[in-house]
Amino acid sequence: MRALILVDLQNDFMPGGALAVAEGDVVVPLANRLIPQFDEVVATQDWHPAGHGSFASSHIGMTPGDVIDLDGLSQVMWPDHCVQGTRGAEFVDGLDTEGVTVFRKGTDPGIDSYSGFFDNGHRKATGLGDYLKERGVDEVFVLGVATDYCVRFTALDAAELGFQVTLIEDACRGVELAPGDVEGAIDAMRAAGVRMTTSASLHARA
Ligand code: VGL
Ligand code: ZN
Repeated sequence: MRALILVDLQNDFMPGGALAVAEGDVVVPLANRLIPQFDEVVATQDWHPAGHGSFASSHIGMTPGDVIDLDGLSQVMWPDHCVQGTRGAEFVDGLDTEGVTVFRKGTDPGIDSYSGFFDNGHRKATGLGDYLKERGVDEVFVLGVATDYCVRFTALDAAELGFQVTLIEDACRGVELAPGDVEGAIDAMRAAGVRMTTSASLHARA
């Protein structure tokens, strides 16, 4: 049984948003065309409390892009984004979220959560892994933003949990803080056994 995982298709990650991902908006129509092809569709939602520890503004003298130690973990400093209840945290207008089950992450102020399955320290699960296993899912397809952060760690955790994982590569866009980050993320996913496909070949197959 296959599931589709939509990663962080939220306003703040779209062009003009607080943590804009270049061309993040091109993913939305691709997602809408793929959603009806899956019996099970889940979406992750970055959902931070105000003053979250990943925000540069929460630390004296920090600027987005800086890296600090946050409770023992290396943490990139981000602009304030996806604050609970704000417009930036909402799913993008036009994304067909009907029937989609949502898993929120990044809710603990002291630890970030790039993956839709666990926080960055693997301390707490979001419930997504159990949810998929209870439904008999053994194969997941991943798309969304950002390739080099939340998509990457969601795909890696899925592989580690034993799911067969395929990245829909053209339906992902990255932050690319440093040049080559997206390519590095793709390489890391491949090395973990993640397969690569395109939305076009999935349409053709349906
Ligand atoms: C993300 C940085 C901070 C993402 C979320 O969705 O990839 N990146 N929070
Ligand atoms: Zn975040």
